[in-house]
Amino acid sequence: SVEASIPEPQREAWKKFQAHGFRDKDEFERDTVRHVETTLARSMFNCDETAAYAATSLAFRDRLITQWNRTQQRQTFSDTKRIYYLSLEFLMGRALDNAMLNVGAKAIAKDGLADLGFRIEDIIAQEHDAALGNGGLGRLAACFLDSMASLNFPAWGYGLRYRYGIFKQEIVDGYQVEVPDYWLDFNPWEFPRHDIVVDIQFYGNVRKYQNDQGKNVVTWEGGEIVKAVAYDVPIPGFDTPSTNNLRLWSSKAASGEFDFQKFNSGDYESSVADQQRAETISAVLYPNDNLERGKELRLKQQYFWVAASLYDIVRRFKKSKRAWSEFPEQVAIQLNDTHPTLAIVELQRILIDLEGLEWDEAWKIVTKTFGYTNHTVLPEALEKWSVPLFQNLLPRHLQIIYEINLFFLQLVEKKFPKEREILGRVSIIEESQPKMVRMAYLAIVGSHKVNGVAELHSDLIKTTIFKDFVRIFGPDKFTNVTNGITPRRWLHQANPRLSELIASKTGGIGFLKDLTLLNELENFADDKEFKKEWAEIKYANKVRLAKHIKTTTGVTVNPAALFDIQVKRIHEYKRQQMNIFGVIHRYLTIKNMSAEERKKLAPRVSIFGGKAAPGYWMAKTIIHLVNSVGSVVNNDKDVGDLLKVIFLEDYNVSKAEMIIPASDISEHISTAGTEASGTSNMKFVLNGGLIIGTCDGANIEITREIGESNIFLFGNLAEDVEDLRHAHNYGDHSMDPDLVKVFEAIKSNMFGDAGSFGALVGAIEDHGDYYLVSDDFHSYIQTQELVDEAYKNQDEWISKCIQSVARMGFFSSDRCINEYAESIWNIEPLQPESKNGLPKSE
Ligand code: T68
Repeated sequence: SVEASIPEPQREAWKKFQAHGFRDKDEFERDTVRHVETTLARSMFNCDETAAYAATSLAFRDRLITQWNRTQQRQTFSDTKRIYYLSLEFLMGRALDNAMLNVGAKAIAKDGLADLGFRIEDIIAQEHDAALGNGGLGRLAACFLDSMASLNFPAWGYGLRYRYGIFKQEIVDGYQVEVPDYWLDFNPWEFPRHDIVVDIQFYGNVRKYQNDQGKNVVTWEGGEIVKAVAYDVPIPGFDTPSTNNLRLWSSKAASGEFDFQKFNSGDYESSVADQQRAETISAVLYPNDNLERGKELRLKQQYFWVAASLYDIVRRFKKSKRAWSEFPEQVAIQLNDTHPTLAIVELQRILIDLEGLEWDEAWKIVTKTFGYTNHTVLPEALEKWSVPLFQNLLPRHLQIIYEINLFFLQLVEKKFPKEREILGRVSIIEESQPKMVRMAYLAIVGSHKVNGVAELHSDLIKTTIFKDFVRIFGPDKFTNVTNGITPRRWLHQANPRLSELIASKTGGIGFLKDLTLLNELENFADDKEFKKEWAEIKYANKVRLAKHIKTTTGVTVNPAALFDIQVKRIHEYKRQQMNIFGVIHRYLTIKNMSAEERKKLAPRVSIFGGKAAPGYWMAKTIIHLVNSVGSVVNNDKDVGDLLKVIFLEDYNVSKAEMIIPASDISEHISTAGTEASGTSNMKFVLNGGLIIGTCDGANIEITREIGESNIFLFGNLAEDVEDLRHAHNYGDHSMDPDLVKVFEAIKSNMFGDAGSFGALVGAIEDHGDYYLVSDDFHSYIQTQELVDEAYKNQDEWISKCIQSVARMGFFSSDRCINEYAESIWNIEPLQPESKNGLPKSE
C-alpha cells in the first residue's frame, strides 16, 4: 500500500494532522472563519457574500486537494493504466455546489453558513461559471470527468486554461451583444503548478542527417518557444474519496516577463509584443460550435495544448521504466473530436525522432493508444488545415503526416487495386488549391476505435462521411457510445426536491450511482399522493423561473401556463427559426379565435435561450426575430396570458440548472440527421419534462426507452432528407400554406421592419430551404396541437412524466463511461482503499 512506504513512527505524526471530510459543522465553521480571517485578511464585520463564498470554497478546496493527493499517490503506486481525455473544451459551470454534494457535506455547510449568517443558495450563486466551452461537446467532457471520478477510474482531463471563456451574451434592443468573460479574477478551484512548465516549439526548420553511427536522424530546429504552465483543477467523485485531475495549460513567453535583451537595446515595443503573442495562445476560446474557420491561432492552440499534454503523459510513463511496447497498456488517450488529432502526430514524432524507435514499431504503439470520438456530420464543421499554413507552423509534423498518408494509401491500393478513385477520396491530403489536411481522416487512420455519440449518428458516419474507411479497416473499428449526462449535477443538484422525492420511493439516493434504480418509480406513475407532490415540485420550479424571467426581462408570466423551452446554441440546423415561426402561427391563430375558442386553449410561455457565434449572422437574426415577436406578443392585451415569448439572456450551465427543471415541454427539433446526439434532451426528460422532437440523434433512443406514447415525435426522417433537398433544388418546393401566412405577417412589418428578417425568410423561400423548415412545418404545428391537448389532461400528463423519468436510467454518463472503458480503453476502475473519514454523502 501507499502508506507502507513511510516509516511507522513518521506515519503516525502525518496521520494525526491529515485533513479529512468535515466531521461536523463546527469543523466547517472553524475552517471557514480561519480562511476569512487569514487567507482573505477580512473580519466578521466586513465579510460579505463574496467573501463567504471565497472562504467556503477554500475550506472545501482544502479537503479536495488532500483527497486529490491521495488518489494520485494510489494511482502511481498501483501502476495501472490511466485514461487521458483530451478536450479543447470543458464546460464545468460552478464548482462549489458540486464539491459539497460530491464530498457529501452540503448539509453541514448549510447549517454552518446559517450560523454565520448566510443562506447557502446565496453563497453558491456568487460563483462565476467556468465557461470553457461552447455547448454540448464541452459539457459532455465535464459530465465525463464527473463520471470517471465517481466510478474510480484513474483519469486525467487535459485542456486549455482560457483567460476568456465563452462570451457573456447581452441583449440590447433585441440584438445579441458579446461581452468578454473575464472569469479568472478569483478562482479558488485551480492550483497553479509553476514547477510544471513545458517548452513548446513553433515554426523553424527540419534537418535530416546521418549521425556518427550512420543512423538517419531528423531534428526540428529554430523557430520560437512558448512556455506551457500547468494549472490543476481537482475533480471530486460522488460518494468516493477518488479525486481526479483536470490539467489546463496556460501560455507564457519563454523569456519570462519580456525579453530583457531587446528591452535594454531599446526595442521595448517588440519585447512586449513577443510576450503578448505568447500569452495570446491561451487567451480566448473560439466561440463557434459546429463550425471550423481554419485560423492559424486555433492551430497554434491545438498544438500548444497537445504537445504539453503529451510531454506530461510520456514523462509519467517513462518514470515507470517500462518498455515502449507497453505504452498502450498504461495509456489510453481519447480525442474529443478532431481538435486534438495532432496528438497522434506528436506521439509518432516523440517516438521516432526523440526516442529512436523504428517507424512501424512506433506507429503500432500510436494506433493502439488513441480513440477518436466524432461529434458531427456537418461538412462545415469538419476540420481541415491548409498545407502551407501547416508547413510554416509545424514543418516536421507535416512531413510525418505525409508519411502516415503514404503508408496508408499503399495499404488502400493493395486492398483495392482496381479502384483508383478511392485513393483521392480517402487521402489525408485533399488535392485542392491550397492543399488541405483532413483532420478526421488522420484521426481515423491513427486510432484503434472511432465512435459516434448516438446510434443514428454512428450509423450515419459509417454510411456517409466515413463509408470508405469502413471498407478499408472493417466495421469493427467503428462503434457507438450513446452520450449520457451526470445525474449528480442534472438531477440532484439542479432539482434537489425532485431528487429527494425520488429517493423517498427508491430506497435512498442509490439511484445517483445506479440510475437504472429509477425503474422503481414505475410503481408510482398512478399514485395519487406521489403525483401531487411531483406536480408541486414542478410548479415550484416554474415559479422560480417565472421570477427570474420577471427580474431579467420585466415580463410577467403565469407559472400555471405550459412552459415550452428551447435552450441550446443558436444554429440553423437546430431550427430555432421553425420554433419562432410556429409561435407566430400560434399568435395569428389566437388573434382569429373567438372568446369561446380562446377559453379552451392552454396558455403557453415560449422560452428561448442560447448564444449565436459572433460571426454567424443568420443565427443573430433568429435572436432578433424572437425578441421582436416577443415585444409585440407580450404587449398585446388582447392575447394576455395565452401566449408569452421570452428570450433568456446569457444561457449557460448554471442557468440551465434553473431552467431545465421548470420545463413542461422542451424542443429538440433539428433537421433529421444533423444533431449528432443532443444531451439537453436527456436532462429535460430526467427532470420530469416531456419533449417534442424530430427523429434525430438520441431522441430516437430516448423514445425507445421511455415509450412512443411519452414523446411528441414529428417530421421527415434522416433517410429522406437527401431526396427532399434534391427536389428543392429542382424547383419542387411548394411552400407550406401556414408558413406562407407566417411569412406574410413578417413581411407586413408586424414585428418591425421586415427587411431585418429578409435573409431568414429568403433562405427558405428562395434558397433551397436546406434545413427543411417548410417540409416539416405542418407536422410540427400539428404535433404542437397534440401537446396542447395532452397538457389539458394534467393527470395523464404527470403519469407520462413519471413513467419517462423511471425509464431514463440508460442515459447516465456512468453507463456511457463504462462502455468506453470496456470497448475502447480496456481499463478497470481502481477501488479506493477507504473513505478516509468522509461522512456518508447525503
Ligand atoms: C455537439 N457538438 C453536438 N460542438 O452538436 C451534439 N464544434 O449533437 C452532441 O450531443 C454533443 O456535441 C456531444 O456529443 C458540439 O457541441 C462544438 O461545440 C464545437 C466546438 C468547436 C468546434 C466544433
